[in-house]
Amino acid sequence: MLPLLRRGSVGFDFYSFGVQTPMPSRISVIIPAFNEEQSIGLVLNALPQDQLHEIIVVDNNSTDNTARFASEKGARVVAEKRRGYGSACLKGISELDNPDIVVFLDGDFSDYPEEIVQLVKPIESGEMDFVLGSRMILPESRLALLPQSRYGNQLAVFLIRLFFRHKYTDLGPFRAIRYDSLKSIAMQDTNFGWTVEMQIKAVKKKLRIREISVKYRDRIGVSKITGTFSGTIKAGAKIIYTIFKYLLT
Ligand SMILES: Nc1nc2c(ncn2[C@@H]2O[C@H](COP(=O)(O)OP(=O)(O)OP(=O)(O)O)[C@@H](O)[C@H]2O)c(=O)[nH]1
Ligand SMILES: [Mg+2]
Repeated sequence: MLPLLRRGSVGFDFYSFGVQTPMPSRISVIIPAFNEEQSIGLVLNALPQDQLHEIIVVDNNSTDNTARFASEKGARVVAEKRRGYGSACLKGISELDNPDIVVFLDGDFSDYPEEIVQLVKPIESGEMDFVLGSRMILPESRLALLPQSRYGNQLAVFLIRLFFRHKYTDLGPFRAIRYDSLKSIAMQDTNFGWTVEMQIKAVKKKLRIREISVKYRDRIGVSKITGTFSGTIKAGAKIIYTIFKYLLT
């Protein structure tokens, strides 16, 4: 397996008698962020920036210092006027600079950004196309999920298993996908159906999929989706709708 390599550190390998070692992967990270000034710097500090091709923070008209702090901590900040998690991710995709692997990560510091190393490994080694970080495997991570997230995700993965014959354990936001595969699934959802759309399309396209266990902790700052009553209802309804939509198309 190839390690996550320092960019530009590999080229002609003298000691292996002229055998060319593989070039390091170009890894791009997309972070949707809306009013995450308390956490965005921590997320960016925890990423191994010297090993990444680019980090794009997509800001949806935040009214706080999210954009400024993200740019000070080394990200490229792009603005998206349309609200919604999926809109922000789509904007990030449109801004990519021809990477090999694309990683999606939230801006609230619930995930452990340093685990990107484990997340991209199966793709770098050529074994997988899509790697999903599951928060349901480690007990302490599972308990850090809000109950509505935990039970909602369990229902969603049960339906995916029933209808699409693939066993996921989570709809976690921290995920890595080969860029060619990402293009092939032509993502569309502009809000809460984003994660489930990607997972269903990955199955339908017969991508090579692996889940790995990731750590998870309580978010910093104010919840925008599952921590609110209306966000939970809207996200839950959209996720179920999306599952049935792709069952019928
Ligand atoms: N750009 C953009 N980002 C958003 C939008 N809504 C949420 N986000 C970001 O998407 C990520 C996930 O939102 P959260 O509020 O953490 O939602 P959640 O993880 O379901 O809920 P918690 O468990 O409370 O964290 C965070 O980085 C948010 O800043 C949006 O409309 N636009
Ligand atoms: Mg969150």
